[in-house]
Amino acid sequence: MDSLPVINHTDPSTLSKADFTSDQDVRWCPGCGDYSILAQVQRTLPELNIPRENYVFVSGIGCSSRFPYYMNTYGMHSIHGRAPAIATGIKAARPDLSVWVITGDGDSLSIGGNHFIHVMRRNVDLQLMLFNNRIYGITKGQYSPTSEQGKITKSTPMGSIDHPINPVAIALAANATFVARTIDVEAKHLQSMIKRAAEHRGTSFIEVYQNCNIFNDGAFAPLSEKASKADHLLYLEHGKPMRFGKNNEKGIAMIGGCQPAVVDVQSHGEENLLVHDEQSEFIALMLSRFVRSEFPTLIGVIHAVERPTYDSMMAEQLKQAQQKGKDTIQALLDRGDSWEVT
Ligand SMILES: Cc1ncc(C[n+]2csc(CCOP(=O)(O)OP(=O)(O)O)c2C)c(N)n1
Ligand code: SF4
Repeated sequence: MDSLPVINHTDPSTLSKADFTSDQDVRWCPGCGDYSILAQVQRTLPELNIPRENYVFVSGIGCSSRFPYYMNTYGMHSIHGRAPAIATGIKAARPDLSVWVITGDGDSLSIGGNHFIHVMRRNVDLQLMLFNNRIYGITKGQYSPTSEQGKITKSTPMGSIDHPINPVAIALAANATFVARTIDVEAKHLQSMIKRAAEHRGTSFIEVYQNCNIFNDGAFAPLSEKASKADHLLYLEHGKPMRFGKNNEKGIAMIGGCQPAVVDVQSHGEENLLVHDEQSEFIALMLSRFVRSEFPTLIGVIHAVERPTYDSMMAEQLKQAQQKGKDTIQALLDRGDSWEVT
């Protein structure tokens, strides 16, 4: 068997987007939102000052999961829904690597839902980017766990009856330490989220709204079209009041002390608006419920806190075990009661 190709050592200060672009033909449909996400990742990685040979991209199965082929880094196009488990193994064995999981809403929230939850709760130091197009792209347009109720597809000709999953709420419920949302068409915003996620120690979860122009075109149109986006997108910033609208004339305030609502800033007063605090678990949980039509869609860092990572705790425990002294497997097996089955 031929040996695996080895990426030569690189000086991180000389890297550019071209260094992260592989020689593979990109097989996504023309116009797919995946192109923009790929370009923003390739554009942002050179800024992180990490040698190229230290990157690993792991994906599951789906159009989005073809991503590692297009990155000129190490990578693995793995099995459906299981990328977090493989990435956990890589990070546990090689904590020096920068490990990225690329997954779709079907891959990560249907067959891979369990793995998604556990990587968040464990806080493995990796970045997980979920490309949410609210459809199964690669299998030709079946409804997905994030499709809206009533979605008509070939597999749901009378409209889906399932209630959709809320990925941000699930990540927060699993105690994720970094949760952000962005959208494929907002190049600069996407880059800033990628950078923030990479700088975070622990599992960084980014939900990226992604247009599938073949099977779910325009799913995020109000958020991406010039005429409507100011009224539908609210850019969250830590320490800043929550404002949006063409002239920043709308805001979020707590009505009656406990009910968030959209208010007119002039009549309500800017000082009475809700101020974003990425470290507040309660604000994050509340913001995760902004999915009803009366609320704007939030993009930005929803939650970011520090907690020891799984890989660092595992390394520490291993060190302690080694310090305790060497034991053989046989000694371990012989410890305590044993039975012989005849
Ligand atoms: C065990 C198994 N079950 C089902 C499939 C079929 N399958 C492949 S990808 C996929 C869903 C892909 O959707 P998503 O993750 O949203 O990715 P997209 O193509 O939209 O990027 C399904 C159901 C499979 N490959 N393996
Ligand atoms: S089917 Fe949809 S998600 Fe898949 S490559 Fe085409 S446009 Fe992109």
